[in-house]
Amino acid sequence: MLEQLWNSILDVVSQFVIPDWEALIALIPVGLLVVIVIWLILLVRRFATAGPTRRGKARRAPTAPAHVHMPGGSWAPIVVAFGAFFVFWGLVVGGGALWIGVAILALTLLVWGREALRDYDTVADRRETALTVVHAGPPPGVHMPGPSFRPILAALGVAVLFYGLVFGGWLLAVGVLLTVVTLLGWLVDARREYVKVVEAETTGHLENIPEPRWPRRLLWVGALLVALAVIFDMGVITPRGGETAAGGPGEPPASGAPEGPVGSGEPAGSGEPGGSGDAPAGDTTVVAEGVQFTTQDVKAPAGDFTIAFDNRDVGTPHDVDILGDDGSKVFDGEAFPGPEVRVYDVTGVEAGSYEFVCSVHPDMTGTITVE
Ligand SMILES: [Cu+2]
Repeated sequence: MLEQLWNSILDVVSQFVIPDWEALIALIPVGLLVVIVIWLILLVRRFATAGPTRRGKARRAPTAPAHVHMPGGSWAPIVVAFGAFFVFWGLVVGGGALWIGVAILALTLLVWGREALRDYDTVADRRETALTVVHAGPPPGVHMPGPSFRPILAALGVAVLFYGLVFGGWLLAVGVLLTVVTLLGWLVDARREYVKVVEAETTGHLENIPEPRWPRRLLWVGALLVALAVIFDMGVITPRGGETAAGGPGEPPASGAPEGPVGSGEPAGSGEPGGSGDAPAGDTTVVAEGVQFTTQDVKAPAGDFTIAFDNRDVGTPHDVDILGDDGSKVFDGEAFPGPEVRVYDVTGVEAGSYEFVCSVHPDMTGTITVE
């Protein structure tokens, strides 16, 4: 009885002393979310309860100078942002979010259009009385920042970035580069404008920064980079996909070599990794289970061959990297979580004995003999 009690106490204690790391790690995002939500609530509370921070001049509602028309405030841009968020969310995750987003966008754009029409009607009614003064530039007392090509460049960069997010590869890198370059340029412009504002404090005259010229060189370089990225991505993707499709079934004669995986009684390289009938086959099979390679000694034909990598660890990513004598990667396999079997295409490996490792768990090692 006492021993039973003691054992149950030990069980409870072991939960804390020897925690289930996998479950704990899975909880980290939830913990982060909780922290962020608490922080947001505290922030909102602080703003809601904050008194007037400055004494003296109070903030005035913005009023347009005489003869300048200012449209009233509108919630539409903010609601449109929410709609766009749902649309993108739906595009990525799928499901109802897409349609909710589309509905929000459509409704908001209708409301926005109505607001614009009402605004136009107000202006049209007063055309004879209010808008009789026509200025060449902005009215006196109104500062208008000069024209800028940055928004267009930013739109182009973000467009490339989104295509990159969808299609991946070099296009993504080019998109990030274009967006960053544009934003940096924008910052430079903003800084120059700020300098002019500071100068205006003394001169009493606010000048615009010099009008920018159309950035032909930047556009040419950007277009060239995008073209190169597309060509590069296509060139890399097409041959690899073709080899996997054609090479798999075409190679079975070469996979007849008997391979005795050490520490595992299962046949490897015979076209039925793990016993699952329709799993993809390779010239040789590497199995990962329990965060170790259960096939630690495998053989493969020299030159080009395929490795069917059978990752049986649910939710744990592994890969197979073949290392040269100097520790450099002769082949770099892509990591993926199990349970899944993927076929790696290995090219141009000379005969010899190599170490292979999992780049996620460097303790996972094995030997591959290429002959
Ligand atoms: Cu691993």
